[in-house]
Amino acid sequence: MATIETDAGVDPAFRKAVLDGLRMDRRAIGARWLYDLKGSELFEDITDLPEYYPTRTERGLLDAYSGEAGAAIGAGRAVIEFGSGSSAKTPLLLKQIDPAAYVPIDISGEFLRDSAESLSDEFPELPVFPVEADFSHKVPLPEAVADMPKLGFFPGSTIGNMVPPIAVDFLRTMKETLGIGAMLLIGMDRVKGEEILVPAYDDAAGVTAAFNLNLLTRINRELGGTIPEDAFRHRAVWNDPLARVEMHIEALRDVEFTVEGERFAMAKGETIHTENSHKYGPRDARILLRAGGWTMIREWSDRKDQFALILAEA
Ligand code: AVJ
Repeated sequence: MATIETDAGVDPAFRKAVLDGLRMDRRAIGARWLYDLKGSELFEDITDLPEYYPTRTERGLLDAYSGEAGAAIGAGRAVIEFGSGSSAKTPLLLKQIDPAAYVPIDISGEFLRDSAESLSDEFPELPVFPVEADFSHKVPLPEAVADMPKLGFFPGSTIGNMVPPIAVDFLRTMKETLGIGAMLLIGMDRVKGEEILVPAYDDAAGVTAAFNLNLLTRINRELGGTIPEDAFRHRAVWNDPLARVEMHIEALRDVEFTVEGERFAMAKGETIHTENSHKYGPRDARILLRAGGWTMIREWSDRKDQFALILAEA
């Protein structure tokens, strides 16, 4: 379960991620912990921001090219979506490929049920098998789709959250999960200028800041933390050597607090690193896929080449 809020139900993996992360020299807590219910809602708000180009650009690509993609993919596949969220982009694809089944996988059961329902309304004939799971590990697929050829769908440039070795492991795991003859349709965000990248992760309305700082609220609530939230601010920085945007939570003054009774002190300017969003140029994307066992077949990108939708085969 993604959001258990009672004391008895503290997610031990969350507790470990937070305590281990706060004890490190360079403090860091994995990006998946940003997505409690509130965080998932704030992320949906981010996707509507003027500065946040990825969602609208990818949707534009699906609008314009899912016909072409559908022709290359062919009918009768089970579509397996990793981290389906609200499944907002899925109908654009499903309309074009006459799928045999749809399997949305998401860590948030609540989102999963809502989106599975609205999809069933739109595609009443389509068998939908929602799976509530953390897709970063191998996910056993429902028996009903075992014998169908698969199309993995991984939009949103979520792969950008992973450092490259983890991304490669994940691509391999997806290949195993999807089986022989599998195809993959994946969204990746391109490398581009800082003047576009940084505002996309530090918007004028402060929605991304709220999304990031919500992690402190979650720690205080779920782990009995005493973190003074007003002593921190959101930071987004482009790390050029590592080709990624990083989100950090920065202490505005020297600050002390406890989490689960353990004391922590942070000096002014120190940060907790909360997210990476890796960007890939055209060659970068292909080599990443190759390293993970996939070969690019086709690629679509927008006029400004800000974002790419890539079709690959196992
Ligand atoms: C959901 C990982 C694709 O990295 O762009 C957006 C998350 N974080 N704004 C991204 C995010 C801050 C997003 N992904």
